[in-house]
Amino acid sequence: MIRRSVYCSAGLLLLGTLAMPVNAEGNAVEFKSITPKAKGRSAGPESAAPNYNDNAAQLDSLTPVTKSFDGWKRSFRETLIAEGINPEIFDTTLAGAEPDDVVLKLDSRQPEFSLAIWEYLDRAISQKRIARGRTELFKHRKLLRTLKGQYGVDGEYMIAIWALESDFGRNFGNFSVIRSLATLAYEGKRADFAGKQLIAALQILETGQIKPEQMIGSWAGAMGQPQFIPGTYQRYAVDQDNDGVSDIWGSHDDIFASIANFLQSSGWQAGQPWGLEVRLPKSFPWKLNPLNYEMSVKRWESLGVYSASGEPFADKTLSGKLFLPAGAKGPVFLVFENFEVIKRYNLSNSYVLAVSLLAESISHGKVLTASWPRSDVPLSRSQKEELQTLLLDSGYDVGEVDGIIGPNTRQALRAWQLKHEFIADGYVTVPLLELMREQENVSAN
Ligand SMILES: [Ca+2]
Repeated sequence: MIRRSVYCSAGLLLLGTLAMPVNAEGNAVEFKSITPKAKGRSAGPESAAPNYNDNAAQLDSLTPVTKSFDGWKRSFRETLIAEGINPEIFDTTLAGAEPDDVVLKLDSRQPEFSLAIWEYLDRAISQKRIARGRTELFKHRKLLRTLKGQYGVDGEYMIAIWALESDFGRNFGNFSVIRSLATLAYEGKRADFAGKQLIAALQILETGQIKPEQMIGSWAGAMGQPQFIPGTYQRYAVDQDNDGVSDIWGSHDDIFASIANFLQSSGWQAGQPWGLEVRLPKSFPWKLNPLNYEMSVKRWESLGVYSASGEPFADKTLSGKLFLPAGAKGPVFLVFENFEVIKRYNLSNSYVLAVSLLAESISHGKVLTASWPRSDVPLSRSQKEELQTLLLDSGYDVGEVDGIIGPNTRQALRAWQLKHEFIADGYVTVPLLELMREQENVSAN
C-alpha cells in the first residue's frame, strides 16, 4: 500500500487583506477565496485527522494509558453494551489476544524523510501498472460501463483507486481488523477514532454478512480491496451482485460499485475532468497571492494561464484552483471539483494526483509536458519543523509546529516569500530554508 504523509490539517487560510487583481482589460477580477472544506469523510483512516460522526457514542473510557489490555477490554465491553451491541463477537475474537506490537510500531512511525512527489509518482504510476490498469479496464468493461451509468464515475478512476489502494486487489493487508482496531483503541495515537471504528466493525459483524476471520485489512483497519475503514463500509459499501453480502474482499462487482458509490456520494461531477496541466505566463501576478483563490477557467485565462498541451480548455466555466506540487519550476495544474472529491478518499495531495494521472494514463496514455525538479531534495521532518519555527518566530501563523507542511504552513510560507520578493509558490527547498534562516537571524540581531 502506498501512502504518503502530506496531510492537510484543516484550518482557515490566512487571507489577510488583498488588493483586487485586474485582468488584461483592466477590469477587476472577482476571486472566490478558498476556504478548506471540513473533511469529515475519508475512506482510509490513515488519511486525515478524523472527524467521524458515525457513532455519537461518548467513549470516555478510551483513555486507558494506565490500564492493562484486559482492563481496557472490560471497560470497552461496557461501552458496547451501552451502545446496544452484543459483546459476544468482541469477547470471542479477542479472547486471549494481546495488543499487536506491529500495529503499535506502525502507528508510532514518524519518518524523518519522505519521498519527493516525483519519486512517489514514479512508484504509484509505473509503466507496468498502467499496462495492468488497461488490461483490467478492458476485462471489466461491461461492469464498469454499468457502474458509470449508475454512478457517473468513469471506469479508469475506479481502476486507478483500486490499483493504488490494493495493487489491483493483490495486497490489501492481512491484519485482523478487530485486533488492529482494539490495539489502536487501547493505546494508539488516535484511540478515540479507533474505538469508533471498532464499534462500526462489530456492528458489521453483527449483521452476519462477514465472519471475523474474513475481516482483514491494513494495520490501521482499512478493509479489503478498496481499503474502506468500517465506518466507510457501513455508509458506502454496495452489494452490487445481490448475493446478500457487500463483499469488498472478493467480489469485483461489489468492490467497483463501492468505490463508485463513495465517489458519487462525495460529490463526483460526472463528465468533468479532475484537472489539467497548465502553464503560467511570465507576467503571472504572484504579488496577488493567486494560489489562495478558486475561480473560473475563464478568469484564470485572463491572468494568462494556458493549457500545457496547447489544446483549448473544454469548459471555461469550471471553477478551479492552481496546484503546484513542486512549485513554479515543476508541473502546474488547474484542479477542479473532482480533485477534491478524490481527496475524500485520502487527504494527501500526492495520492490524489497519482489517482488522477494514473486514471488518465490508463484511459489515454497522457503524460505530463513539464518535468519535475528532480535535483531538489525534500526537507526532512526536522527541517520542516525548523521552517515552521522560523515562520512562527517571524509572526506568521503556521498552526502547530508538527513537521507537516499543510495549508497553514504553505500560506505562511507564501506570505514570507512575497515579503522577501520571491515567487510566492509556497514551495520550499533546502536553499530557501537556508536563506530564511539567514534572513531571520539578520532581523533578530
Ligand atoms: Ca455481493
